[in-house]
Amino acid sequence: MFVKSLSECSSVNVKKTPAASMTSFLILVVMATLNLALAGYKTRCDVVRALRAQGVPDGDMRDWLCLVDNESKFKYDATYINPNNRGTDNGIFQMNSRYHCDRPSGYSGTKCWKLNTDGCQDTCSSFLDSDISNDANCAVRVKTCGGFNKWAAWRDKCKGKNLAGNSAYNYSDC
Ligand SMILES: [Ca+2]
Repeated sequence: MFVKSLSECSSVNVKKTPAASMTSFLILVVMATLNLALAGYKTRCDVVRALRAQGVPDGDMRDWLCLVDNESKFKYDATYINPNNRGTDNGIFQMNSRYHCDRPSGYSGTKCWKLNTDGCQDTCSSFLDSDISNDANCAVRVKTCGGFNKWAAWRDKCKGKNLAGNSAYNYSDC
C-alpha cells in the first residue's frame, strides 16, 4: 500500500512536473513580454509626479503632458538626431545636446542668462535612464527661462489647442 502510494505519488508528480514547468515557463514568457512592452516608457502620472516635485503648478500640467506626448511619446530613452548638425534630442523631454546636456560648464541654478548660456549640468545619457527626476529639473528650468516655445512639438501640436478638452492630458487621477 505504502509502496503503491509512493508510486502513485511519483507517477502523479511526473505528470504534474512538466505541466507545472510549462506554466512557469509561460508565466515567465508573459512577464518578459510585459517587461519588454513597458521598458522605456513612463506613465502620465510618472511624468506628473516628477514635474510636481520640481514645483510645476497643475495649471501647466496639460501643456507638459501634451509636450511629452508629442516630443517622446512618454519614452524615457527616446533619441532623435536633428538634421544639419543641430544636435541630438534626449529622453522624455527631448533635451538637446547642443544646449541642454553634455555642456562643458553646465549650470544647476535658476539664473536664466546663465542657464541659457551654459545649459543644464546633466549628461545627455542621464536623460536616457529611467529616473526622470533630473530630466524634469532641467526641463522645468528651461521652460521657466524660455517658455514652452523652446519645444518645437509644443509649438506645433499644443500651443493654442484645446488641451482641457483632451482626455489624454487629464491628470486628475495622478
Ligand atoms: Ca534621468
